[in-house]
Amino acid sequence: MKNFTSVTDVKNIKKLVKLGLKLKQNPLRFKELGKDKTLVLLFFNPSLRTRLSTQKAGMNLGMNVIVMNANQGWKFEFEDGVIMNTDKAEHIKEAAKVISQYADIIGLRTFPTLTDKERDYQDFILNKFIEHATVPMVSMESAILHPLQSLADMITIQEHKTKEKPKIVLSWAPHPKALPQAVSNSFAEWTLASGYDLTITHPPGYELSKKFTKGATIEYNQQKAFEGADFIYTKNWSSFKNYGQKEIEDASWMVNTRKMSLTDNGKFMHCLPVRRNVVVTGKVLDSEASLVIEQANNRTFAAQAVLKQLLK
Ligand code: SN0
Repeated sequence: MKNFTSVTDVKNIKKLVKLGLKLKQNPLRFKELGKDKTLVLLFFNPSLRTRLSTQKAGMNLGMNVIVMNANQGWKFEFEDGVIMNTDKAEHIKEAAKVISQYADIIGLRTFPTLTDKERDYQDFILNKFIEHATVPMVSMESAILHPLQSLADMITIQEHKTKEKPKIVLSWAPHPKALPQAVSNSFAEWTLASGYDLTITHPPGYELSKKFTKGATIEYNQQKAFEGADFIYTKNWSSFKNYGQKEIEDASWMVNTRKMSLTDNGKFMHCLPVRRNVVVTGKVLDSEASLVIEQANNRTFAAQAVLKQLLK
């Protein structure tokens, strides 16, 4: 593995999930591996879980970790051949190479514009970094994917599934803001690549990019989708078609105990942060069926598995 940006960078998903579970049993087992190596984590956007769990993962492997809010340094110019007489002081060509002098691995978080579909779906900023960095890069959520979250989700599903091929439902939820499609795209591509049975349910107009959902069943009737499900993964996303926009906001899409009772004793999942009583009722979140805290816990071991592979 050269970089970690998508499930397509992973040779063997099952093995990586297993490694995550092994590290969870004994997080300090490879404490010598990262000794005197430096992990630099750059954040263009807010983060709680990703920031803390990736830092912890590096520390568990014995690495030195430097965390930087990338928006507090010089403003970066990403375009080639421009005259740099605006407010952007530093070109990505120098910046990525300079950061590579101090880092053995670089992690990057960057949200989409939600206005420029083409630029977002090229994963422009992440790929500019990859182009110019000279060390491995880890996506800590890019414009279109969130692979560390998805790997943690696959670890969580592995721990809780009772069937070889569980029925997994990705259910769109209402939200006061227009949010990225990254978590949902990523969850779909990892679930399908893991060979699970995936149903995606959402109101018309919220179809995700086919690039990530090929092989999934699309069901516009949420209740029908929930029937017999083993896992309900809820997430809001803005429209892909009418890019970055909110279509009809239908509060009736919130997950509640009545809907959960349609499942086959299904577990509830969400990447967090979650808006209580908008996306899902507090009752479901506080119930035995909820895996959200375990998902967050597994973020450390997902990041650790990835860093371990990149350190090799
Ligand atoms: C981000 C997203 O991609 O949807 C990060 C999820 C890991 N979520 C949000 O921005 C939620 C913000 C809010 O106001 O609820």
